Amino acid sequence: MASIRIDNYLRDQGFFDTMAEDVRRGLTSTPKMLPPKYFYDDEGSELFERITEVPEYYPMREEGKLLDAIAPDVMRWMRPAEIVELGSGSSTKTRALLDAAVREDTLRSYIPFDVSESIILEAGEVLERRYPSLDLHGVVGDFQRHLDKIPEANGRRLVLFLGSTIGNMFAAQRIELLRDIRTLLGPEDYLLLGTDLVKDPSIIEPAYDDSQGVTAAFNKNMLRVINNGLDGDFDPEAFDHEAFFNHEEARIEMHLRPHTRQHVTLKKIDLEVDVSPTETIWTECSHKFTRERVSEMLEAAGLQLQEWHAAPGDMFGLSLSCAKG
Ligand code: SAH
Ligand code: AVI
Repeated sequence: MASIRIDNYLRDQGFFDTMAEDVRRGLTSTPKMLPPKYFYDDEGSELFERITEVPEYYPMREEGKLLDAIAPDVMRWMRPAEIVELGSGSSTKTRALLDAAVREDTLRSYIPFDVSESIILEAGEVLERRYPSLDLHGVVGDFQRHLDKIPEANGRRLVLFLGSTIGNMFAAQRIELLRDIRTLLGPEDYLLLGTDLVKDPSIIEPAYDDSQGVTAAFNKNMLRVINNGLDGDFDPEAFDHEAFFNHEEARIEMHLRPHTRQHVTLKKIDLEVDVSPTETIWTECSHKFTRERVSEMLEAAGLQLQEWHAAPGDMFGLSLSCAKG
C-alpha cells in the first residue's frame, strides 16, 4: 500500500513574512481584521472538524447528502483520471466522489491541497487504507499563493473546492482565485464548487454560534495562532465570540470583541495595539449565494456553469463548470 507523499510550501520564510504582513495590515486598519486562513493550525483544524458535527452546522450535512446523490452519475460521464481538492480538510465528503470514481476504474490520483499539514496527514491515513491503488499526493500551501505548485495534470482532471470555503473571501479575491483555478483546467476538465445558499437567518446564525460553544472556541483559537506565529500576548479568553447575518452583504460575519481594553504586543513584528470593547477584530465572513450569483461569479472568472445541483429547500448548491472557449 502506497503512503501519501507531501510537498510542504509553508515551511519557508515566506509563510512568516505573509503572516507578519497580514497581521500588521489587519490590526492597524479600521475595522481591525485578520484573514480566516489563520484559523487552521492543528488545533483549529480539529475545532473545524468538531464544528461539522454540531447539530446547528447544516452546510456539512447538506453538501454531504448532495455529493452522495450526484457522485455516481457525475463520475460515470466525467471519468476523471485525477482529482485535485483545494482546502481539502479531512476529505470526508470527498469519499463519495472517490468511491464513485474508483468504481469507474479511471481514477489514478488524488491531490489534497490545504494550509494544514496535520489535516492532510490525518486524511491520508484513512485514504491510504480505503484506496490502496490510488496515488495520493498532498500539497501543503496557500491556495492564494501556491496553486502553481500543483503537479502537471495527468489525464482528465476534476478540481474540487467544497464546503463553501470560497464564501470566506471577498468578491474581488473570489474572482482572482477562480481565475487562477481556471489555469489548472484543460479543455476537458471541470471544477466542482460548493456554495452555501441564502436562506432564513434563523437557520444560518445558529450554525455560526452553536450552543456547545465550539465555533466560539474556533474563533478565539485564531488569537493563539497569531501568538504562536508572532510571539504575541493576546489573551483569547478576554474576547467574546460574535456572529451575525449581514443582510445587505448576504454574509455571516464573525468577530472577536474584548470585554475590557486589551493592550497587545507582537514581539516578532515589533507591533503594539490596543483593542477597546467598542470595537471588534473581524475574523471571518461567510458569504451565502444564489444560483445566479454563482453563475455570474464563474462567468467573471472565465468559467461556464455546466450543471447546477441544489439540496432540497435550496440549503446548499454544487456547480460544475469548465473553462470558457
Ligand atoms: N473542504 C472541507 C474543509 C472546509 S474547512 C470541507 O468541506 O469540510 C476549510 C479548509 O480550507 C480547511 O481545511 C483550511 O485549512 C483550508 N484553507 C483555508 N484557507 C486556505 C488557504 N488560503 N489555502 C489553502 N487551504 C486553506
Ligand atoms: C470553511 N468555511 C466554509 C466555514 C464556513 O462555514 O464559513 C468556516 C466556519 N466558520 C465558522 N464555522 C465554520
